[in-house]
Amino acid sequence: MALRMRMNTMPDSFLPSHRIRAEFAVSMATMYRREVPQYGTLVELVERVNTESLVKRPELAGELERTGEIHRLSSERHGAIRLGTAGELFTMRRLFAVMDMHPVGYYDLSTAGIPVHSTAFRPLSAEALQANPFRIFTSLLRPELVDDVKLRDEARSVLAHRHIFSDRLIELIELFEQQGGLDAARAREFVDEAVQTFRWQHSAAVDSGTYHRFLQAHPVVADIVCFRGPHINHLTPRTLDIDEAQHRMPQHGLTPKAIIEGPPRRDVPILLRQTSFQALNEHIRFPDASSGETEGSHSARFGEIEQRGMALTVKGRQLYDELLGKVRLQIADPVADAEHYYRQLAQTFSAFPDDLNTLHRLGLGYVRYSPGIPDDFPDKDDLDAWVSTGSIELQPMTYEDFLPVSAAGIFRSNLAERKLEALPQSPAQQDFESALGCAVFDEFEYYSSIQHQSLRTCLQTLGLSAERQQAMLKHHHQRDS
Ligand code: OOG
Ligand code: NI
Repeated sequence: MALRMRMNTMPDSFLPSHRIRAEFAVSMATMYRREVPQYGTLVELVERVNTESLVKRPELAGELERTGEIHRLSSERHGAIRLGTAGELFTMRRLFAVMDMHPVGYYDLSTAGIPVHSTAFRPLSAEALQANPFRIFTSLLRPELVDDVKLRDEARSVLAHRHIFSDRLIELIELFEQQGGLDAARAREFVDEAVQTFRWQHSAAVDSGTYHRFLQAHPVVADIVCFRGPHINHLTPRTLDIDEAQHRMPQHGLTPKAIIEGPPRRDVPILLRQTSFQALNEHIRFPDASSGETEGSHSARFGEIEQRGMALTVKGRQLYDELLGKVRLQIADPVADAEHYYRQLAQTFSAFPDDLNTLHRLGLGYVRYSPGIPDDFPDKDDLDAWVSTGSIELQPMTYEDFLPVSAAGIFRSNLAERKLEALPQSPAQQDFESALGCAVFDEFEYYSSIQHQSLRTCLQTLGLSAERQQAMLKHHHQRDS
């Protein structure tokens, strides 16, 4: 009791984590908009397309209203950073924890020829996502995948000498860890210091010759090793119609990448579709022993948009991976002929059911349940009967994570069209987790527990007897596993 009282009184003086996260997200966007004006253009385009979509498709507006997502849509963003060392990843986890953002998922990008592995820091619970869903896709360099041993060692030694976090930021993280929160003034200070970590740096950490050697080895290696900090490389707004937004990009002076990554356009959107505009070529300076400074340029920062659909179960995800794999086998270079690629994609994905009830019945996608028609209850415990009579309604659960093949496509489209050779497949989740200092969360566990909880609440709201609720939950559980 005493403990509970203490815990109840403490948080009053702290700014809730979701507020710190929201301020951080706004502050990052303000910085990025100032530094990359095209990002502002993209956000305006997406806002226009979203408003039009909601007017054109009242059923979509209704669905977003029911799930509450309408309220997070205009502020929903993800960003991406790339880190150089295990120590940086370890501290980054602690930094994001202040904002209740935690590592979900492990993405091995080596198969796509990119010498990094990644996770996404994001809020975990449905409530936290609803309050503010800001996410950061975070990659860690794997120097061991750089062929040239000398260059590999040089990368390690350059990285060993940099400090990407300010002393004050570390103090504030420690304070948060000791107290379990930050008051408003300290939270603001934390946000300012954290945002500084991700700013663009006009001068490189190495001379021009060194930069070019790293660039030659791999553009991502140069981007990570040659700078003093992990600049944010994009911020992504969420669109309700990615085909339309992609189509309109050129009218606004933005050159989109050749194809939209992910599943095809569907009646029930699944997972995640993404597209981006090409990275800018930005002016930078290199320190130079003889002449003081030399001028140069670097490409890293770009813009991206995404459309989020239904989260898939393990079974659904297997089907997705299988179908996408088939398409990629048929078409080695999707970028060469986008129309052909889209046709093939649509045709192959006709094997993926495209109505909500079937997706639910076959256990392919996650849903939220809500009470429907109150007085026409079937006598069977089988959920499908309840769904087909309208006694229980389904809403697709939104996918909150990322897709490795898509991420690789986004990475690649921004590497100055360099052809990359696939690296030997070498997932190293344990190495990643030991750098991180904890295991990554499993996305499927998270979706499945939210689905379960929503069924529980729904059955309670329908006013079913305890026995009936138990029977239906059991029935559902059997099918789910
Ligand atoms: C990250 C690319 C991946 C996404 O949305 O899949 C990504 C990067 O380029 O650092 O952001
Ligand atoms: Ni992204």
